Amino acid sequence: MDNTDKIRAGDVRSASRLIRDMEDKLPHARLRLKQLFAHTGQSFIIGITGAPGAGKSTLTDALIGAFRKHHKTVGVLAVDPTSPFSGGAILGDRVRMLRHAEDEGVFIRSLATRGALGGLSQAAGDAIHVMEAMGKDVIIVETVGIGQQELDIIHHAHSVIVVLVPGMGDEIQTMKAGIMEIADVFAVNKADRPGAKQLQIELASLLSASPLTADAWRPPIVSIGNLYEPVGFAEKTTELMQKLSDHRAHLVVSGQFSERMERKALMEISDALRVCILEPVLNRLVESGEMKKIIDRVKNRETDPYTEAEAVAHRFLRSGDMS
Ligand SMILES: Nc1nc2c(ncn2[C@@H]2O[C@H](COP(=O)(O)OP(=O)(O)OP(=O)(O)O)[C@@H](O)[C@H]2O)c(=O)[nH]1
Ligand SMILES: [Mg+2]
Repeated sequence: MDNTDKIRAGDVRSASRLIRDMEDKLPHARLRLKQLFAHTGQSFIIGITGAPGAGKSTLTDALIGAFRKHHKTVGVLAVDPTSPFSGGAILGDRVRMLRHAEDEGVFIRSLATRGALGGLSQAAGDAIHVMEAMGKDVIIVETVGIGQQELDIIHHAHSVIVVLVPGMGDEIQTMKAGIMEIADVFAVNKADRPGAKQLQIELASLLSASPLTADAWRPPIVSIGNLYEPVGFAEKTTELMQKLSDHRAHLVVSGQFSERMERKALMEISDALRVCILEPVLNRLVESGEMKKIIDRVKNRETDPYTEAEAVAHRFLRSGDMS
């Protein structure tokens, strides 16, 4: 059995090694991904996002349990764009989900910002592909909902849960600025805190105010209750799982599933182009010392970034030499 077969058979060690090699940008990793791609596209990918500390990992852990009860295999990718290291906050996630560590049907990995240059979305996409090739029925991608990078990552998902907690003041205001649009299901978390009911009411009124066509998906709000009342929490998590599956069915029936898959393919192609066009050009300019000269010229206003970029693009595209 070669490594591709092993990954397809769900072998955890081979999959982990490949994800690590991808992070280290080892050349053979890309080759392996090419081989695996044909075996992706069957998993249901769920994004979970929200403010730092909103309870995303806790909820992910509960969702793993709910899906496992339904005999679904689960992959989890925790992306932490704010941490420069693997580990850190993510270590907390691992610990939180430790009860699933022994379960062969669950595969949990984390990614940090290593590699920068907008590569995080691609790194996440690649890790998701590995989990898809492993045959996971469901893949949950957790990321903090703050900036553009995180929103890009969430576009790898078919359905997106936005987790909200009471007592965050302008949370709803912030949401209007972007997160609102990406939510397919809202989860109101930490209901043991004051303001949970209020948050739910405000959210519901905000949603009903937004104009939607009759057959459009109206994101449901699930009040998750709270962690410290385990029975209710588990029931609500099951409800959340049900809403996700309703959403998926809606996507398929309405034809939006295919649209989302197109958007995902476009994003994957753009990410890949960035890696094989932009990165080598930038590296080349830096290594040859030319970047430093361009920076100085732009800084001194002898030229402008647009003209410089055009000149570089012209030169590289004409030569066709990106390696
Ligand atoms: N009071 C209360 N605390 C909760 C609840 N659910 C989770 N927490 C706590 O909130 C803290 C953060 O939970 P996490 O699940 O790590 O939140 P997160 O959104 O994954 O956090 P980051 O990944 O660091 O952004 C932990 O200390 C949890 O124990 C809840 O229902 N009520
Ligand atoms: Mg977390």
